[in-house]
Amino acid sequence: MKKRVLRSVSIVALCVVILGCMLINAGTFNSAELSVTTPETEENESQDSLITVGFSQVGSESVWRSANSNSIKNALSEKNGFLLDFVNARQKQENQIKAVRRFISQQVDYILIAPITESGWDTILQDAKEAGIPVIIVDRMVDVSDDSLYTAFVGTDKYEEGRKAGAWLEEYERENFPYDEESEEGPERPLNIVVLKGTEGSTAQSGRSKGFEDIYLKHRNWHILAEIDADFTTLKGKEVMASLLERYDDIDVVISQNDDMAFGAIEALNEAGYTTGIDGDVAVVAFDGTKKALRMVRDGIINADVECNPIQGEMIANLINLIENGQPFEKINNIDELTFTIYNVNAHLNSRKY
Ligand code: GZL
Repeated sequence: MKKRVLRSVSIVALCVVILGCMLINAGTFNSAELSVTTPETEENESQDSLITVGFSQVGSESVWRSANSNSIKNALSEKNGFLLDFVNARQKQENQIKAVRRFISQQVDYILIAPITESGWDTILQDAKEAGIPVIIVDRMVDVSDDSLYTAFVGTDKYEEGRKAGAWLEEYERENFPYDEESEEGPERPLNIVVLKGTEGSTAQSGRSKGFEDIYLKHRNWHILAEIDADFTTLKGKEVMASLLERYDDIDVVISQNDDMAFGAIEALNEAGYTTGIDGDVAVVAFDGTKKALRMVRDGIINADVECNPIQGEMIANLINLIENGQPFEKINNIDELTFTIYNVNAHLNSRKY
């Protein structure tokens, strides 16, 4: 705020100097000479009234990420009073830190960071704090020694998303492998699980893993055969699933920590002769809730999809306006989410924004 005031004062001072020079030159002046605003200064003044925001985005690795970027670009638009400097870090933290350093030197009004991974942020956030620039963490969280290093967080609760996947699997087991005292295999049939993890060290990976694990540990007949990083992409999801199918022929469930990896995993399973989903050989649980995945839920190819809502732009814009106006705001702002299955997907599919 104060930086924009200083900029406006300097523009006015410049106009006064120009006017003074004109007066001295002309001796007399008419109203036309008084109007020192030109299209350029009008443009500058209107630009100066905008809230400048530097945003370092993870990358463009998934459908979810593209929807998240579009939502933020649409909300932080000039017509909404913002001047957004959007930088795609292409999955590299060093690119994020470089971008944030530039934002600081340019003295933007706010810095947004969607951190690729949780660690390694203390120093650059300390620099932003010393520069007096509020930092809003978006989507994934940072792991810092002092949470005053960021002003607020807007995103989703990944731990809760992981627990939702575990809760769905408990329901699935009850429906498909009922507890049977008389069963030859013993009362609880083993449930063999593989986990395709997202980017190692990201909140989306660590939160979903921990949330699922806290349910998993309650079931001694559930066995995680392997948990492998497939970096949230379809290509890696297919590669990792194909390698797992070379090692295991008794996989019952795939937990894929985003839709894009699930798409690849399903391709690999089908190419190896396995069906997926309802009445399939292998049950598939995914995360994000993209339109493409929800169509596969509707078609019985994916059993359950835990929503992770990327449409965060409006919440971020509202938060910045609260801060600008000196109004109270929440430090942690999570967006509500659902779990989609064949039972509820049709009610939501047509209204999906991504
Ligand atoms: C989740 C987000 C994850 C998505 C992936 O909040 O960080 O990153 O689940 C995306 O699709 O790549």
